[in-house]
Parts: sequence; structure tokens; C-alpha cells
Amino acid sequence: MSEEVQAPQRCAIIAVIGAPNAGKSTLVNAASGTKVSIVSPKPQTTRFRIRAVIMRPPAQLVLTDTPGIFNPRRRLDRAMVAAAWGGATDSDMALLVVDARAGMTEALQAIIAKLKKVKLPIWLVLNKIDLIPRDRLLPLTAALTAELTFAETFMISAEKRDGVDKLLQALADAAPEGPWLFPEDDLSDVPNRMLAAEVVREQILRMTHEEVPHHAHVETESWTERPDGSARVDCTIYVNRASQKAIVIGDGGSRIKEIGRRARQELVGLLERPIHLFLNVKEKSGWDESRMHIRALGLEDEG
Ligand SMILES: Nc1nc2c(ncn2[C@@H]2O[C@H](COP(=O)(O)OP(=O)(O)OP(=O)(O)O)[C@@H](O)[C@H]2O)c(=O)[nH]1
Ligand SMILES: [Mg+2]
Repeated sequence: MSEEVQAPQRCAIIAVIGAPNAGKSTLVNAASGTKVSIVSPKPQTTRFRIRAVIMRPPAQLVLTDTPGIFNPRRRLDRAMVAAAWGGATDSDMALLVVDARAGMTEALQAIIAKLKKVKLPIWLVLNKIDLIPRDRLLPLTAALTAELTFAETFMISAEKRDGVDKLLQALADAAPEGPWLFPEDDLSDVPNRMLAAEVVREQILRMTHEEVPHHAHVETESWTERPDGSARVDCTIYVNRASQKAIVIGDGGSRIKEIGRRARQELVGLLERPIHLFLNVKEKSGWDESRMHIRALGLEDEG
């Protein structure tokens, strides 16, 4: 009679932090093998903490994607930055994701200054190494390690998935012994209604410029299951001003149509079912200073 010997479970909660646009969400998506967090070339894409559960038996890795940390001005920005730091302090460890091409920026320096006061093991993750020659990585690593002590350093390209598996394996090996916190098939905590709103917001970020992207907020108003297995999804896009509304809608409704087309395509791919997406644009001045809307986003408003 042989008995099956099972390695004890391990579990780590890992905050993914860094400056806006460093590639945190791209890394979390690459790690989880699916899209849990939206990605765009514009800073401040992620607005709240998003959890992804990655299984590397006997380890479970719980990655929390956080908003980029920057100098906040609006009420929404303050709430986002607070959520990012909350993500860091609730964790076993943190990955500091750095855009290797951008190098040592002011935003990064401010994060380092704050991290010095946080008692948390930090791993350095130099990202976007596909964009720069290797010999530029060493001086940057040296500059960073002169400022902070990192338990480990990794060089990756989240977009190309280069080095991501090695990083995940090292995280799994380092995870403390402890029971898994989430069911194995619980990939992420993003409910479908929020996913729909986020996918629409991603297309707004990609298809509009200047002030519009950061003043747009999307809510899923209704989600109706249809007998044929499809779903009707109604989303409202809130913007601050009439001029922004005109930009989102575009000439003769051309832009909103394209935003809807791309978002629907993305949703169908993610949910693997037919979706009928309806978009509506509303002007609501000052929503990003409104406590109610900030709470509706799932962010705590610090007042
Ligand atoms: N070339 C290259 N681009 C990358 C890489 N990782 C991310 N990007 C790009 O960098 C941009 C920002 O990526 P995100 O993942 O949205 O960055 P983020 O850190 O989550 O940004 P915020 O949510 O705004 O804080 C996107 O255009 C990505 O496609 C990489 O390894 N190589
Ligand atoms: Mg992000």
C-alpha cells in the first residue's frame, strides 16, 4: 500500500505596484493567462485593485494589480493612489514594476521614498526589456538597488511573456506555507458587469486623447440574459463636459460606434458567448470629484 505524499499548500498575496504605465496590468494578465485587468498606452488606466489567482501547485499566488502611484490631485486620483498603497500593505510581498525604458523618473523616485518606510519584502521587476539594449539595464538596476534592498531582481517583457514564467516559479517557491485562500478556478474577482464597463473604458482610453480618457467613467446599467444564451448589456459612459461627450460620440456617431464594436468583440472573446452591447453617453460634470461615484467604483474616498 502506498500513500500519496502531498506537499503542503503555499499561498502568497503579492501586490503589483509601480508608476503609471509601467506594465503592471500587462504583467498580471500575462501571469494569469487571461485578461483580468485592462491595459492601455495611457497612464492611470487601472483605477482600483484587481485580484488574479494563479495556480502553481503546491502554491497559490494571489496577485493584486493596483493603480499606478503618482502625485494625486483630483479626489478620484487620491482614492486611486490610496487603493494602490492599501494593496501593498495588505500583502505578503510586493513586486515593484519599473518601465526599464523610462528609467528613473520622478514618479518612481517618489514611490521608492515611500517604500523605504514599508516593511515588506520587495522584488524588483524591470519590465519592457524588449525596448532597450541589455547594457542599459545594469546601470538602472544599480541605481535602484542603491536606494532600496530588493530580495530578488527580475528582468522581463510582460508583453512578450519573456521571463514571466521564471518570475512566477520563483514566487511560488518563495510563497509561505499556508492554505490556499481562493478556490482553484476563481481566476479573478472582476464580475461580468464590471468587466463590461472596463472593456468599454479601455476602448475609450485607446480611441480618445487629451482630457477625455481620464474624465470618462463607465457603468453597466443593466445585464439581461436572453433565452437564446446571449446577453444584452447596457453601459453608460459618463463624461465631465459637453465637449467631451461630442468627442466620445464622434462625427455622426462614428467613434462611439467603433468603441462599441471593439468592446463587444473583446467581451465576446472573454466570455465566449454572444453579447449585444448598447452604449449611452451622458454628461455629468464633476463626477470625478463626487464621493458617490468614487464609492461606486469600489474605491474608498479618504475625504
Ligand atoms: N514593449 C512593451 N510594452 C509593454 C510591456 N509591458 C507593458 N507594455 C505596454 O505599456 C503600456 C502600459 O501597460 P499597462 O499594463 O496598462 O501599465 P500599468 O502599469 O498597468 O498602467 P496603470 O494602470 O495606468 O498604472 C501598454 O501600452 C502596454 O502594452 C513590455 O514588456 N514591453
Ligand atoms: Mg494598470
